[in-house]
Amino acid sequence: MTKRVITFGTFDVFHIGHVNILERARKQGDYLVVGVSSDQLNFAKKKRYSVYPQDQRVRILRALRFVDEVFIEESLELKAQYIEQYKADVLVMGDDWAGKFNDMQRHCEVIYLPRTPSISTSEIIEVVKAL
Ligand code: C2G
Repeated sequence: MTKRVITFGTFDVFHIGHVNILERARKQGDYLVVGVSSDQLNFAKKKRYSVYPQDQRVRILRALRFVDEVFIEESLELKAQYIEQYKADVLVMGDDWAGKFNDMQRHCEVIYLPRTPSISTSEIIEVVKAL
């Protein structure tokens, strides 16, 4: 039977840390679904707008060979619903979210993978600003 994996994120200013988490998420099963934060949800989480608008972030993710399906995540409160809707067997998140989604163990397996050190969208924005 196909093992379906789901993960969530903003994936703004796409970088190698994003590649690493998505490749490893895909290896947890056979099919990877990615929930991409809407522009509005990202603003609510981070108090700044993403550099790339949601439609572009969706298109970048859809272009990756290790991503099978992409949808817009409108609210953090809808995780259980998305897990059911996309029939996920496993939820994968980076370990900056460790423990935060343990409630979802009622719906599927939950795995936190180590983040890639020394890279983030916020740091890239700072580096570019300083050029
Ligand atoms: N990530 C990583 N290594 C980095 C940077 C990010 O492994 N150096 C991972 C994060 O842990 C996350 C994914 O990449 O699993 C996406 O990161 P963000 O775009 O920062 O996602 P975030 O805004 O944390 O959204 O519902 C949960 C949220 O929507 C997660």
